[in-house]
Amino acid sequence: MFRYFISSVLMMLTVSAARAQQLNLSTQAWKFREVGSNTWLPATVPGTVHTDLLANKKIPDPFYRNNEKDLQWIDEKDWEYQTTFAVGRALLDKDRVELAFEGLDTYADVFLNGEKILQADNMFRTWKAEVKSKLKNGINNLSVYFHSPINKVLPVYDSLPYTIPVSNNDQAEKRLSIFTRKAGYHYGWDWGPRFVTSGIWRPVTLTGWNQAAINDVFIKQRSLNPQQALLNAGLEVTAITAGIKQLEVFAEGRGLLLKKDVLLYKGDNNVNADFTLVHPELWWPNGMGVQKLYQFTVMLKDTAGKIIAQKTIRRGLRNIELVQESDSKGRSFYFKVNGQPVFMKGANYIPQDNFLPSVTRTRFEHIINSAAGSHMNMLRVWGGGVYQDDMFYNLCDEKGILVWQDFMFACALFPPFENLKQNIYQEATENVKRLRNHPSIALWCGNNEIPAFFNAGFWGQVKQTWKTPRDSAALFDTYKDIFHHILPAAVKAYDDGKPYWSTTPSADNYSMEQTPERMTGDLHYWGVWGGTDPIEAYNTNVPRFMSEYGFQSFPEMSSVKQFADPGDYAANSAVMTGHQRSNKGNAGITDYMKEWFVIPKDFEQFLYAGQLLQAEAIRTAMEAHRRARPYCMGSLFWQIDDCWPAASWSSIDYYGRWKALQYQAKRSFATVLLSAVDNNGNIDLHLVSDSLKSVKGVLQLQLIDFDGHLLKQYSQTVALEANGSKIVYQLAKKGLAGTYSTRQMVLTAVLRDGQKILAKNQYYFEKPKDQELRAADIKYQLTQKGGTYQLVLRSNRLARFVKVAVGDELIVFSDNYFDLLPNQPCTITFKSPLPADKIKQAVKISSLKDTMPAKI
Ligand code: BMA
Repeated sequence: MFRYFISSVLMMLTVSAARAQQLNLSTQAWKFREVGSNTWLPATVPGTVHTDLLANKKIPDPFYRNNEKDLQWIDEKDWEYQTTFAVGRALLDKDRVELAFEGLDTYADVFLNGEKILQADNMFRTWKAEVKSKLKNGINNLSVYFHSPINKVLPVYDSLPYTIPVSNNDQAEKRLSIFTRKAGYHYGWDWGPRFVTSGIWRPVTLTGWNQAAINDVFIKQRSLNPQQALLNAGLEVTAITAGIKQLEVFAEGRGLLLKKDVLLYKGDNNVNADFTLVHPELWWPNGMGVQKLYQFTVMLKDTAGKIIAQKTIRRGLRNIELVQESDSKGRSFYFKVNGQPVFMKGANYIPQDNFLPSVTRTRFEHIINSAAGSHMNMLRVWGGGVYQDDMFYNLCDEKGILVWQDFMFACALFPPFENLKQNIYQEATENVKRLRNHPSIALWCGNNEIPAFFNAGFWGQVKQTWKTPRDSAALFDTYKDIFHHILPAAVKAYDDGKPYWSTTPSADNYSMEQTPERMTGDLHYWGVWGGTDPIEAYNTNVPRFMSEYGFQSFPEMSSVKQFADPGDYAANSAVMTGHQRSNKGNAGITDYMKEWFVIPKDFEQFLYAGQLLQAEAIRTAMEAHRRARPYCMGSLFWQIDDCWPAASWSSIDYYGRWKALQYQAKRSFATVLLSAVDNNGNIDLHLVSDSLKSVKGVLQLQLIDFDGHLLKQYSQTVALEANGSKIVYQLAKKGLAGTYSTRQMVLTAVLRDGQKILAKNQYYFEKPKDQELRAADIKYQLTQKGGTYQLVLRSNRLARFVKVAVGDELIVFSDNYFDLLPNQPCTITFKSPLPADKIKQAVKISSLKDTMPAKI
């Protein structure tokens, strides 16, 4: 025991003597000021100018009411950040000392003790400088000068003889976003405000090391099967002197897997070595198995066996392919993971805040846990935001959420500047390298909707604004350079064979044409909401992979209260329309609402009905896509989250409240789904399963009226193979109702395996506005166990879209906005730190009937 203790202490000492020394400069005291002003104010790093001004009470809350309008001056100023930090001999005596900014937003000059050491111009890159000779023993001064991202590029815009097409998401008159490698949505989007930020938006560190540093480790998968994983450790190493070193690779729980002598040259080296991990445990997407993650530690030792550098990374082992094979209907577009076809269920993800450093781990967790808890297995990181924080991908790895990763380009063409292309190549390689070890990364995609945009008439229009064909060719060629050459080259060079898709949506890789194709590739279908197609059109517009479709709603009343005043509580008030950025606006909601619901006059009820409408629309689509497997193999709705409190297509609002849609997604994305649809006078009941095992059970169909009287019933044993979809029951509609009114009838379907309910769903014959709902008497019982509450609800009649609320508390319930069938108890659970008596006082149960005029 004692000997063990001594040897582990010795081990720790060796490691720490060898370990690089790091100073976290983000946690130092920082200050900032507007350039030209004499007043320095305390600042937070990582952070932004806007959030620092807010913390110092120099500006009001940017998201509150229409404050956004008065805060546009901030991006036209230059800002300066400064800190001092102490450095001692221990660091100064290292062979090298490197200063690293993981993110500078965006045009920044960095000065160390008055000397300029860096000039940054891309918020997506890491900026590093060797600073050993510039550091002083004692107090050092670090300052960052941010140029206004607007004024910096205005002269470039003005000097161009033509205007480059940029979508009107960029809310300024002069659309400057494309001149700067910065998140597109900062300039405004159809769900977000315009706040063109500046700041040190990711951590800053100072690292000293001796002899050699491992700058990057890639554990590449050469081949993988249940017997063994053939892996390759790829290291980027900087060495002070040439010499033989020993490379060792360990895997947590597996011990030493590789030991090999390597020759390092003085300067930068690429070191590669193959090794094997026997009987690897595989990483699976959510719902298909475990998310095994291996921690690999890579070490370089000197000839005496002393560690001189080490790095640990985590990765899961899994095979992934994008299968595009010709078939009788066109060409497939689906992902195979570990040899199994996977139907991708999920949503598009936008940055969770306009002020990126405000997104804490808890906020990332909330979205990713919500996705995983709703049976999702894919999120698309959309191209108008940012390559997300490591934290985001770590959580996706842990929860089995695959990531469709766009490069950061959306809805615009880009200037034909050579230095911009070089900057983009650098950005692409850095981000591919940063993210390639994550098993969650499934695909790299060049851009969001650029060809789709210019083929939708936009192109023709803007062509006329360019003075010469040469200019237009230059822009077109720049598109091809970036998306057909630069980005795929970075993926090919630095990742391990993950697919690259040049643009979404696209019928064909590397195609510039965007035809409304349904037979190949992926599709963004916006005929519903964007166009005038009825919601039912989702049933027929089914592509091979639906990477976008969406429907708007407002956040619920509890959230509206957080950004608006009572005087604003009307959909068309100045404040609510200020938080509605879609050009269709509220008319998009009301036009569809009148087809499905009686439009409530009361604002709070209007918000509620709007959420139901969104959930019904997206339910139609989610279920249609899943019924169509294996023809269709993906359903990612637009969008899971918000960057500020607003009307948008989101299923979870800015504050984290689940909208009715998120609960519906949880139901519609369940592994086993029963889904009924009208088909030429029949009701077709489909059984869909994403399970890797076959499904078997007893299906029971009941036709009941809204008071619970049983009119007809059918029962039969059904079976479905793994990963399948088929019609398990067909009912002719004609004559089914007999003399009963379809306005008061519902068909319920339940699939049971013994006592266990495998799936259930309802089919209504009429839209909610045409249903004769009567006031229901909903009773409930609340019980508590630990921090978990259980609510058992029961109703004498059908209550549609029952909403449970506990005051304005932010609570995620196990289910909400659900139909309560007559005399069938329904149990929901939730967690809350509030005591039971407080919960009891604040519980509010309502249903659709409460919003409808009292006809009956
Ligand atoms: C899509 C996206 C976004 C947009 C959304 C809603 O096509 O790619 O650009 O915000 O539609 O209009």
